[in-house]
Amino acid sequence: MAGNKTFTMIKPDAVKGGHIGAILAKINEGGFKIVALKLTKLSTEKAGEFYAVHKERPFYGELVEFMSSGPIVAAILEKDNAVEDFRTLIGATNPAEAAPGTIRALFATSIGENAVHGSDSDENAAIEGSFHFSATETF
Ligand code: 3AN
Repeated sequence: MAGNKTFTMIKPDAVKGGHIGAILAKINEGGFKIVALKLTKLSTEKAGEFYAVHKERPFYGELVEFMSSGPIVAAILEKDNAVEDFRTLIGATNPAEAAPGTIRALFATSIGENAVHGSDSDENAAIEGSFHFSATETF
């Protein structure tokens, strides 16, 4: 059975662009409940750790540099079928291929600076959520 939690980050490009409020509104309109939320900044070390699964990919260095370049918003979201439904709401990794109306179609500028992160499995949602939030910060 699909889990009911996912993890997201509003990435530095979208925070810099002033889109925090608009993206949180899309998240709420999409039927997701925010159960943890913070504005924070990743060190290069923390960003490297978060994206360790992509270590061998050619864009890893660029991704770590970008994700630690400015503040991000981290959040845990709750909804039935959360992981899959949230990936539908954000759209394809490459904003040029993202369906109209999706968060990436609206706010992302490129495949690297693509406005939001969404967990790709229930297992990763749990790992990523606890990477950013303690039990007392999750409701
Ligand atoms: P998604 O975020 O849609 O799950 P992944 O897991 O393939 O996509 O990639 C993780 C992150 O790595 C993306 N959100 C994006 O910021 C970055 N990324 C993916 N592909 C590229 C690429 N070809 N060039 C630069 N950055 C990329």
